Amino acid sequence: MTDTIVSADVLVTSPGRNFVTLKIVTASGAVGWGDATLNGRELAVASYLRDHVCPILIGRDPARIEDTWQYLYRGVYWRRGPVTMAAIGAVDLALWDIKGKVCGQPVYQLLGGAVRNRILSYTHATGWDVAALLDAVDAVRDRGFQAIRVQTGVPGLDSVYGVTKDGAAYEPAGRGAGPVEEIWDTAAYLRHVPGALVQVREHVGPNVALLHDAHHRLTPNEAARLGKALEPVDLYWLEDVTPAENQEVLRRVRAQTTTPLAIGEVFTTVWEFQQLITEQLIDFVRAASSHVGGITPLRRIAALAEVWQVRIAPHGPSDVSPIALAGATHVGLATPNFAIQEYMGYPDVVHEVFRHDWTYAEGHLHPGEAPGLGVEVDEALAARFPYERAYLPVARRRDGTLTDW
Ligand code: CS2
Ligand code: MG
Repeated sequence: MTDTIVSADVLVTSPGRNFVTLKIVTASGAVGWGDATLNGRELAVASYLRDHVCPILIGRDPARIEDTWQYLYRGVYWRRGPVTMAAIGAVDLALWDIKGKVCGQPVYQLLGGAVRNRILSYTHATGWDVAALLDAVDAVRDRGFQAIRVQTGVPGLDSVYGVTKDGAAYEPAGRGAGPVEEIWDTAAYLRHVPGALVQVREHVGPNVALLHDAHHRLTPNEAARLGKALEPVDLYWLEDVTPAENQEVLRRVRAQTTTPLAIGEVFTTVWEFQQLITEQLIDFVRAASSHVGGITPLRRIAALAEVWQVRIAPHGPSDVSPIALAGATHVGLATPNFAIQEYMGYPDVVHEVFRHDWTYAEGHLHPGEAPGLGVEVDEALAARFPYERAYLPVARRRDGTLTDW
């Protein structure tokens, strides 16, 4: 008998940071959870879902995941964009969750079953100076990580996005009335980072995978210079070297350096990856299972990437909720050209609000064997943490000009 969706509700909770979660319930009593969090623009997605998507989900067959994806993507005149795609992603994740629960299978089984035993994961180490960074690297190695994203402060700057001064875990979005403004100096960054990362490589030896994120801040020439300068570090990848809009510029970067490139945490459709993949301008696709519109399109991107020997490595910072992280780990376990999963980690309270079956051990993640995605939301606990306005910082050059992320 065909099941139907009887309710679709949005829950916004802020256990340390904001998360937007979609709850879909079917007539047979199945409950599916989806992540709709868009860091710094959370309520836009909540409204998109509540005001425009939830009403038209009622009465639909939850088993028709692909058709619902097409309905919400192709069926809408104003398509694409991060708000739309995060909303579609939440629906898609929730429907895969329901399908798994109805079939009594973890989602990775529905995707073809495991192709690996566990998923290599990396986390972040940050230190304002090299000594602090090496301490942070040692601390995450003690937690079992064999792959580490390393970010450092830059002499002459007061702050650098993603780097803490006090050794505490950093939070990508700050709460408050508006974005914090930081001063950015590319020349100072380029002078400092290669030397700092060489010291990290010397400290950890050859067997630890090191990654670095440039956060879209460089020109093509600067990116090529950085990639070349980092070749002795033998990076696993250099991430987001140039602003995301103009992908042709990567041809120049690619021609100049063999440092592997990872791009795409802010991309939201397969079409944004098309040129990057088919021209082999990147090595790793960073699409998140939520922001790219769900597991359905992430699998499609992975299939395209596989043809061109490009691998996928979904975004997994603390602003991607444990639900979307679960989605990534199910895809990761079942997808041959999956490379590595970012696992920034969450404060304890987030693990309590989002009770998850996925586990971390010895540098690896596993989605677990619970039917569906394996995440259940404690709604009573979530309700104790109301939304708090938060923004990512903005960056200006020394002369005051706003600069790229
Ligand atoms: C970063 C993120 O994880 C990453 O690679 O780029 O910290 C990113 O800055 C945040 O997710 C922004 O929301
Ligand atoms: Mg990144």
